[in-house]
Amino acid sequence: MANPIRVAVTGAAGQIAYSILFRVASGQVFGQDRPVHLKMLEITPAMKALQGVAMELSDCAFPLLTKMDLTDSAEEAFDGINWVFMVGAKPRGPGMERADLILGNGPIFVGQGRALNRGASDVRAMVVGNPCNTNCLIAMSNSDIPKDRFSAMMRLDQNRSQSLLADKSGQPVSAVTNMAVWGNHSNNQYPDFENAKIGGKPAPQVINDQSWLQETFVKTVQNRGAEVIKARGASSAASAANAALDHVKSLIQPTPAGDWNSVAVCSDGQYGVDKGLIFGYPIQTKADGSYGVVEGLPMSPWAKAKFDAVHEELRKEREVVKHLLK
Ligand code: NAX
Repeated sequence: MANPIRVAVTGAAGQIAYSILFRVASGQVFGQDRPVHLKMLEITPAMKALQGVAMELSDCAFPLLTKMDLTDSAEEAFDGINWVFMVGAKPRGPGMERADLILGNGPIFVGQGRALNRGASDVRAMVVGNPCNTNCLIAMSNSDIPKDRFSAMMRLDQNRSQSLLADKSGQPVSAVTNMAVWGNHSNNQYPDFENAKIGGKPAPQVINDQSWLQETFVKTVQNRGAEVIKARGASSAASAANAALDHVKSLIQPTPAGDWNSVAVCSDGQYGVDKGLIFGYPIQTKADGSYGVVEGLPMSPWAKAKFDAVHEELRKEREVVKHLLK
C-alpha cells in the first residue's frame, strides 16, 4: 500500500465537512488504493462535537482510514499535509452585509495561510468557506507556498448550471460540457452558457431561447444558494461537499480532451483580470498534473458586461481586506 495521503479539513464539525470527511475516508477522492490520514481542525468550543464525528468515522471501519488527528491548532492540523479543504468559517447571519462577512471571516485565513507553511512540499489548498475567493486570496497572500497551489470553489455553481441546462434541454447531465462559471462565488457570478455545449453542440443552439438563458438561467444559478436556504432552512451542505470533492478530483485527474471545469485560481492576467485575484476560470488539468486556464473563449458584449461586473466585485473585496494582505 502507498503512503497515506494527509488531508486536513477545517470546520470539521460543521455540516459540509460532515459529508466531505466520510467520502474522503472511503477513498472517493484520492483513490481506492491510497490510505488516508485525516487531520481535522475546529475551534475550541466545537471540539466535543468533533469527537462525535471522529467516533462515527471510526464506526464506519473504513479500510483506507489509517489515522485521525483532532485539533484546535491550525499549525498542528496542517503539519505535513498534502491537501486541505478549508471549509471552516462563520456563515452569513441575517441582515449581514457581504463586507461584514468578509471582515468577520478574513482574519481566519491570515493565521491558516501562515500555518500552511507547515504542509508537505506538495501541499495544496482549496477554499470553501465564504467569501471563498477572497478568503483564498488572504490565505495565499499570508503563506509562502506557490500561488498555483491555491484554489477556491466554483464547482457547486458549475454543477448547478449543468443540471439546469440538462433539465431544460431534456438531455442527461453527462451531455452538458464546457461549463465555465466566471469570477466570484457570489450572486454576481457569470455562468457562461454561450460557450457551454449540450451533446457537443453550442447550448444556445440546442435550447434556442435567449431570454430564458440570459434571464432565468443566469439568475437561477446565481440565487440557488439562497433558494436552498429558504427551502431547507439551512445552507447547501451535501451538494457543497460533493462539489468540493469534484473540485479536487478535477485538479488531480486529467480533464477529458476538449472539456473544462470551473475553478477559481490565481489570475496571471488572463482575460484582462487583475493579476493575483482569485478568479473563476475554465481550467484544464493535464496528464502531468499541472493545470492551465483555457484562453481565447469568445464573449458577446452582453456576457462581457457580466464578466466586468464580477471582476469589479472581486476588486472591491480585495480593497476591503487589503489590511490582511501581505
Ligand atoms: P457550519 O456552520 O455548519 O460549519 C462551519 C464550521 O466551521 C463550524 O463547525 C465552526 O465551528 C467551524 N469554524 C469556524 N471558525 C473556524 C476556524 N477559525 N477554524 C476552524 N473551524 C472553524 O457551516 P457549513 O454549512 O459547513 O459551511 C461552511 C462554509 O462554507 C460557510 O462559510 C459557507 O458560507 C460556505 N459555503 C460555501 C459554498 C461554496 O460554493 N463555496 C457553498 C456552501 C456554503 O455556503
